[in-house]
Amino acid sequence: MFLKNQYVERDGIESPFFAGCLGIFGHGIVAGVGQGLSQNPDFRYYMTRNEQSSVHIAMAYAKMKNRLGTFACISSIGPGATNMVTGAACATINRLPVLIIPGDIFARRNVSPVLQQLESGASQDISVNDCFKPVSKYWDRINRPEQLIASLPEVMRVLTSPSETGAVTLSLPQDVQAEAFDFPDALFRKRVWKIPRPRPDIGHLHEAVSLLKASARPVIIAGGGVIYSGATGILQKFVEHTGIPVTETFAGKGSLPYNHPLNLGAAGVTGTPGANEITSGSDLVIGIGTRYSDFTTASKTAFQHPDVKFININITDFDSHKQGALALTGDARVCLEELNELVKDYQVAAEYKTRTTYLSKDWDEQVSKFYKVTGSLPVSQAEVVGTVNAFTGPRDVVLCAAGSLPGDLHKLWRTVDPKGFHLEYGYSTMGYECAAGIGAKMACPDREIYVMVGDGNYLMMNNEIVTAIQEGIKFTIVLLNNNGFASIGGLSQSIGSQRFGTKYRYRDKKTGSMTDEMLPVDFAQNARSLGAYVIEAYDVESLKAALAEAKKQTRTTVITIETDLYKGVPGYAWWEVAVAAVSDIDTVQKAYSEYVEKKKKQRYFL
Ligand SMILES: Cc1ncc(C[n+]2csc(CCOP(=O)(O)OP(=O)(O)O)c2C)c(N)n1
Ligand SMILES: [Mg+2]
Repeated sequence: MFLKNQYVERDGIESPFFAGCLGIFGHGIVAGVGQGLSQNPDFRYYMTRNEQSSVHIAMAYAKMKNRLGTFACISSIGPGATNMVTGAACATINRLPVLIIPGDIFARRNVSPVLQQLESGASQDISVNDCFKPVSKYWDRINRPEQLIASLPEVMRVLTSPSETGAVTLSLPQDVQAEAFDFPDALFRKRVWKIPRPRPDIGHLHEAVSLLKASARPVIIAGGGVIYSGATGILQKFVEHTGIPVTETFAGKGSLPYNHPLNLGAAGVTGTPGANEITSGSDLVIGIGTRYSDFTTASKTAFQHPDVKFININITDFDSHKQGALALTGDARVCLEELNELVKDYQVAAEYKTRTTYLSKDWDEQVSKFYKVTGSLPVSQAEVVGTVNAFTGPRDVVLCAAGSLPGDLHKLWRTVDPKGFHLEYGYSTMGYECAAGIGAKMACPDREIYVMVGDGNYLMMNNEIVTAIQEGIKFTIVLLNNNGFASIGGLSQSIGSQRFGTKYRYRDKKTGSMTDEMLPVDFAQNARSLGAYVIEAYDVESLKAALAEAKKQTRTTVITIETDLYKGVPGYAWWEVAVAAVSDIDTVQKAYSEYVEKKKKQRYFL
């Protein structure tokens, strides 16, 4: 009742905040919350197959809605609850709102220990739900019904706050859920949460103008905040008149169309050569809506100008102060609008702009080369990415989370629309993809969603295909099978560990080691058994035909294709993964000395 009356409003547009409830019932939630949901069919309940993927569905929905909507995710007590901990961490790290409602053990205690109760000899005020504390932006346990009167407004404040948002956990003990209380009517009235667009400090803004005017080689890092705030239009205006080049993080990709001459594309570890060259020599980095993860900063090696300074535009004070920056704490759109007005007479040198446009165009030519079909089998991952990219329309969405695909997509995907590139690369959770396809499609029914997933990710969590079939939600999954982990395998090789433990192979019973014989996993049969429409492709031509056929389908479709484990796209920047200082393996010793060299480029920004 309370949840369905919560609305948000931004820029005069009002919408309900919750799209319904996702979950799996158990004894810890079926009587109390379950009863409430069954009595309110207009607050729709969706049964999922794993509580973690409920959270992924909610996150993907929230991401596509620019954080202006989400779901409540419910679970029973115990394992159902802890299944959501990974999802909660994922939501919080990605700064996406999700309401987590796990059932909890009896508050009354007289029947403890109850089924699935974690007992502690040190405190009776502990349950497994305490695991949500570090991964939640707000956490509460309701031991008496009237505590909800104080708690629910806090829940909504945090969920709808652009700076505070993330997972919010409200633990509901089994017995308390079923109790009666005479709540004030006002608690259930329609409430509209107004999403503010805070302006930056005027003094800081003028300081930013002075820094910019003194800069010869500024560069912008566009993060997810640009898209969430709807700042892509003003960003384009701002760079077109100043000539400042733009690089994009995973969450920020799509801030400018890929073919804008000032868009250098992907930033950081999985960045383009152009983005890395310009960022490395930049004397002023303007981070907009970015968290500066190690993938963006190339583990603090991306910025090599001796006097580099930072200006950060960010709604979250915590982020705007990163890298020792001049903090413009505020909404990206209004900050850029105000900055734009104050730098009307500023432009970068023509030579700098020429270099940017050259690098931008040059990278696009490189992309065409990676996309070029060679005819050799199995196909390369880049050929698959290129084929899917060429097939999709400008408003279609590519969705991915972990493996070697995120890096390739970051570098290669030609994004046109700000919502066309959906990467969960804050937590890089294997298994996000198939579930997230549901959330993305629910948020944007008028867009085609293309989930691209590796075999490892698919095997970790493919069960929400059943939920997609149940709900009649259609999206397309392109499953790239390279029989193991190209990503972690490649990483293992680069740190000298020779791809140990990264291939799906049989064990040799005699030697105890892994053989070269591949496991007989039939992905097509697997997907078919869950109810998906399945098409098996093996080369680029059959993939094209499969994509055309998939588009015509009304139910979720899985296209399987085998890809080459070893044919990857090169990297153009360094990522710190600590290499063992002592090892008997000579390849590790060699990797360690290279590692020590690379670390010398790391810098502090104070
Ligand atoms: C839950 C989880 N466990 C482990 C990892 C570490 N990890 C990142 S990518 C990856 C392998 C992914 O395999 P696959 O989907 O086949 O993609 P590929 O590397 O072959 O491109 C692993 C194990 C992770 N990101 N998430
Ligand atoms: Mg794989």
